[in-house]
Amino acid sequence: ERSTGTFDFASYHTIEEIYGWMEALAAAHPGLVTRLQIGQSYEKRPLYVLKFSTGGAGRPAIWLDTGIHSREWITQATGVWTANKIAEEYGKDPSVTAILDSMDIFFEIVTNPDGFAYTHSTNRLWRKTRSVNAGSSCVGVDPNRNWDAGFGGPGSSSNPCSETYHGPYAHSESEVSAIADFILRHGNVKAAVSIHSYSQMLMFPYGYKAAPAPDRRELNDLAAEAVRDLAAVYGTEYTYGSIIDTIYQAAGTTVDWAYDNGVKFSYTFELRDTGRYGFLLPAGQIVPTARETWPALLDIMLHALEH
Ligand code: ING
Ligand code: ZN
Repeated sequence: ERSTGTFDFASYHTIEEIYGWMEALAAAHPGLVTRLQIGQSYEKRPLYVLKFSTGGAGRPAIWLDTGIHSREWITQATGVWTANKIAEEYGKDPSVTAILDSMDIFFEIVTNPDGFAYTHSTNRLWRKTRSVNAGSSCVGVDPNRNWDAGFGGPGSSSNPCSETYHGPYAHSESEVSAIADFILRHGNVKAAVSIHSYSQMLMFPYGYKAAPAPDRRELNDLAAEAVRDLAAVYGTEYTYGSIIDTIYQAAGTTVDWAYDNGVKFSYTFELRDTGRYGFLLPAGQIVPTARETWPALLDIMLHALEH
């Protein structure tokens, strides 16, 4: 996909198509978009991040990821639409322009590339990484239980055959350690948004413990605003709150790690739907899902800009 002009945002795509599109997006927006490689997957695929930046050095940043669970195809598809929207709206939409005049955005769209390739080739419902587990015939670690935030605690499994297997040690998965190293090395990440599906929820720390986050009032108020603005587009209703109160206890997740490592505005979305189609959301819902999620993402990014 050399040109971005012919890419179909209303269809699901392979990793080759998405990686090619990322390259084309950077080529189409020189001086705004670059495609960085932050590491490689267990099966040696590149871990690509789109960087949106208008210059400066060490600017405060926003981290976005989609697809850490490979079967959640609406998330990578929403990631592609959203990345395109950011690139297209700079210099047009006042909010996007204000954000990128002061901050950088880093966006990892295919956060679990081995799993994503496997969902296309072999098992559409694969969730985990594809790393081999010593002493087990079961493959893969849950990359949303592998982070060093309450690692190994309740809501994660020590069984390599479980869908929530936490792995042998925190950050054992290169797909996780690449992000952790990137965020720590960057040192000025203000917001981190990790996008999953499905259940229509917007959540913030904590998931590994019942203790309220020190910033829980501000995080809750911002979540309320974001889900209100999301619902205003098509009426799609989201619930919101801390992870443990809203969905269930879960140890070792991305946003708990980000929050405990200085990223104040750490959120996780569960996109459409509430279970009718689940992970097999029809392609006709890609653009509506992305369109309604956009104002909620803008609320979080603008809040990070202003606070
Ligand atoms: N659900 C998430 C899971 O990993 C979640 C819910 C997200 C929990 C973020 C904690 C943090 O269990 C899906 N569908 O992946
Ligand atoms: Zn998920």
